Amino acid sequence: MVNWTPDEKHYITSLWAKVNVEECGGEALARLLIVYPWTQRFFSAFGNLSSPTAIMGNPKVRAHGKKVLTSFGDAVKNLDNIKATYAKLSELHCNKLHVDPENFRLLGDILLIVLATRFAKEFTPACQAAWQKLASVVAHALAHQYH
Ligand code: HEG
Repeated sequence: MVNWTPDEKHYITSLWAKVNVEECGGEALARLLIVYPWTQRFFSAFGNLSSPTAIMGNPKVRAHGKKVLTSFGDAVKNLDNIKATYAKLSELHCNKLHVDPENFRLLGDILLIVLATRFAKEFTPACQAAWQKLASVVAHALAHQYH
């Protein structure tokens, strides 16, 4: 089990309270698709992904980014139980969606960039470290059911 210090919990929950899941989630997923274009293969049903502008303005990308970041919020609310929280979702991404777990790490890194940019004042080194740990724990939990 992962141990969180009271400070880490504070940095995670206080920043999360300011996060708009649609804006930040939409931006993070769009940037994933732009920076790592091979990730587009999972979203062939999302319509026009032909340029950065198209991806940034694609409502399906935004809606799915919101869904993903909302789900990321389940980790924030269950910090002491992240593995169990994502057991079902890990199975889905593995057995049904066949998403390479490396992509969870890539999305986590991009999410940190989005948060650091939008919340520059709050994003101190201690806050950064707490969020980096969270992104890593989430990626690990989502990869847990892979075999
Ligand atoms: Mg995944 C569906 C969460 C990363 C590709 N993702 C979903 C769903 C959730 C979710 C909650 C909906 C599940 C359902 O319908 O029951 N995803 C989630 C999290 C993270 C993540 C929390 C990482 C933090 N997902 C991720 C990555 C990719 C991916 C990196 C691919 C690069 N997810 C993916 C696809 C679907 C979902 C292809 C199905 C989309 C659809 O067709 O509706």
